Amino acid sequence: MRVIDSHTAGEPTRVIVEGGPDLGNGSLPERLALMKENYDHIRKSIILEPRGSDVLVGALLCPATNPKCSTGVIFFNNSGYLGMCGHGTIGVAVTLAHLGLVSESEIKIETPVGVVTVKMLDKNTVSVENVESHLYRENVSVQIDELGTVTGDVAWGGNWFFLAHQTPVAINLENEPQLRRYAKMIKLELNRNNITGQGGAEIDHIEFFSTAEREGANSKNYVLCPGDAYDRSPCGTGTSAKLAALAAKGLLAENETWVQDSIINSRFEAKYRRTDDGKIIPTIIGKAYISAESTLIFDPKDPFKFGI
Ligand code: PYC
Repeated sequence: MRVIDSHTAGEPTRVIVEGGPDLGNGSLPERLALMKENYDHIRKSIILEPRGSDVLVGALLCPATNPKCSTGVIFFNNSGYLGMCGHGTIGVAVTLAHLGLVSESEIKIETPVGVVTVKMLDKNTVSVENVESHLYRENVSVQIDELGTVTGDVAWGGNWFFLAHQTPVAINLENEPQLRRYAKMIKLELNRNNITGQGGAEIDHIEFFSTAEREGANSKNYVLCPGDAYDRSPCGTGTSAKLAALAAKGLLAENETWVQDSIINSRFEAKYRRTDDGKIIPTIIGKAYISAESTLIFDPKDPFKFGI
């Protein structure tokens, strides 16, 4: 199996460019279900140790069903599958460009939760027009023993997010273990109280925000992903969810730029346009860099060939 690794604002993406499973011709959600059912060992072998790490996001390229799309993609991580992945899409775009497979400056990519439009601004800088995003529930509270009442919003940005109104501790790497602990408690409590996204969907990403520290930024964030690794990037779908909440509350105008810094001080720029039904289409701009081109070897005798 051939893979290309990149990182987007510090968050890694591993794209399978050859030798991935054939998931047939169904819709992207059907193919995701098929991969989950029949090829989950492939996900584990690519993402988990000893080949991968908890922070890695994988991307399987597959033929698109929508004729306007250049490719389809299924994203996955250490715990399962992601509907969309903003940093991952930027990584996929830079990987396709690296392979000489992007002939136009703008291409469409099909994901299990919708079509996204990708523009190469230069060989590393990509803008992603994401799937339609929206604020689903405002001012949702849970009780956490160590924190008291925690209030936030539930929003969709291609994945489901709880956007806490306050961060429990300052957002920096020194505090990461505490941020992770509190985010896990909140996620557990949302689950225990049956607080979900639309249609009972699990809220599997928890996001904290603080005021910006660096010049030009509007905010700094911490995002805990499913699988309990934190996003090194400002999280494309998380920034989209944040924009949906800001837009719904009248705190950010259409086409106004929102600059989101991550816990490691990497940056995305974002803006949105409104749809007729009051939702938004966010656009995220970020940079990715290729870090490796590898052939993965699956030795039949290797007891950990499918991960630990
Ligand atoms: O950038 O959307 C994103 C993302 C989701 C999980 C990790 N990164």
